[in-house]
Amino acid sequence: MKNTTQLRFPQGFLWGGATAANQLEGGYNEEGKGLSTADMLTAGTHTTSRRITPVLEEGVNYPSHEAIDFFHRYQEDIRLFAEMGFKVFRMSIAWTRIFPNGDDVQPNEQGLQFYDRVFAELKKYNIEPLVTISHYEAPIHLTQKYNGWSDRRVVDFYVRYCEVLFNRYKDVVKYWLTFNEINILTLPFGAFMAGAIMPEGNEELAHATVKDEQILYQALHHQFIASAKAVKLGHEINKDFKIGCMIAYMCSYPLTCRPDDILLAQQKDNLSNFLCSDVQVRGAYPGFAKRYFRDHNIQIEMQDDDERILKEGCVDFYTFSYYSSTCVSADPNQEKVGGNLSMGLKNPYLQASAWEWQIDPEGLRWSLNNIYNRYEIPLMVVENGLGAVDTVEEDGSINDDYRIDYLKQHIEQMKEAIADGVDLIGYTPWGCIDLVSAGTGEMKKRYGFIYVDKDNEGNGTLARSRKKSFHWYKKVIETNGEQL
Ligand code: BGP
Repeated sequence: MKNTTQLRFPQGFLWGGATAANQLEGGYNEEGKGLSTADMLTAGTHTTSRRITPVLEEGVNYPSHEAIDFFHRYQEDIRLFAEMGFKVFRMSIAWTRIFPNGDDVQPNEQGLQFYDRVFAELKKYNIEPLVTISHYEAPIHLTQKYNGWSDRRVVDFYVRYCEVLFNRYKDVVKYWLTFNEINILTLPFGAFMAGAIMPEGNEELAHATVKDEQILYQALHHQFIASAKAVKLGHEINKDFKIGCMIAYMCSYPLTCRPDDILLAQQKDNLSNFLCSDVQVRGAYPGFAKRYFRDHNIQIEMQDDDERILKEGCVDFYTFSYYSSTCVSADPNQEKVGGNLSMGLKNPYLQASAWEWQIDPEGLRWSLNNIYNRYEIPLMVVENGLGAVDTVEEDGSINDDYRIDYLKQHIEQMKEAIADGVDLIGYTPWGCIDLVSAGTGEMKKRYGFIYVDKDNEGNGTLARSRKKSFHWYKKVIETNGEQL
């Protein structure tokens, strides 16, 4: 049947790009900033080869401390975002700039002033900030003293941090996300990266899965409570705030039509994706989560008013990252792909990136429909993109057609999803400017429209230049997605 539907983006669609403080800012010890969990990681070719160091060792820890030096170059970078026509810029605030130890009583005024400057700069170009309050980092002191989110006291520290941010920036920031990819805390590597929980007796990030699911789900519960309290508080401080959840959406297909595979794919969707968003969007644990806890002997310690807190702290919109899809099978002998944090099975119909992330634009349309059918609240794709090695030609140009291709195909599928009836309000591709990889801590895995001259060893001038995709994306925004 011929497709006669007009495919277009709504007026006012929020085009932009996404980043995170620890992968971007540098200035790790400037103006009163404390050390964060992210500062204590080494780089590795894969997430599995990274280590957590007990103290910061110059030259051992990846120079993510320097990152791409947004801390000093934010004006130039924001000018480039404005040149592309960004309507929104997703960034995170480094908790350690505001509360260097996490449990300090008074916030660090210099840290707050840095973000005053960043927001003022964005305002100059009418770029709306979208702020992730906690993106894969927490003060390392909270790990050392409380073992991170495993301790309920961290909820209060986080809420105090939110209160300071909400009050300070209530007139300049409207869109907030409480936790980046909250659903990865219980996955491999997530305990330290997202939960600030130290793996017992082992410094390898690969082993940072705290074996005890009891600890992981309890920590996750603390984040749910923290998020819900932040949502409620944010709305009290400014009723116009839009506060969202952020999920690493893991799109998993059944490998075959065998009923066991179908069921497994649904269970994975439920546990890996919907558990967190059901709590954050609907305000209560779903039945399948309670069953999982029962079957695995996990007892979530709840305080008397926790159910009420969750109910009163439902988010206003749903955001997610989408990079790839994988398959699941009830047959244990199927071939795994290395790729994404989720790890899954190879799909014979898909190509993969150099980091083995399977490329699946239609999976984005499927995911958008799947999520929207469940919640019927506004959605935003706040991460998407292709991590690749870029080559700088002799004349300085970077012809990243592969990136344009990837993004174009995903944008086409977003258009389809909008035509399907999905209320999609914005799109911020990941790493709009090259930055440090969260998975590997390296620089060579690049996502940007803007190239940053810095290599894996930390050499380079840090100069910025426009890739071919920069000009392409500018046109996309200018035509509201008509011209791809
Ligand atoms: C997401 C994280 C980001 C980001 C992205 C790409 O999971 O929220 O911080 O880095 O993945 O991953 P990577 O940097 O490992 O390529």
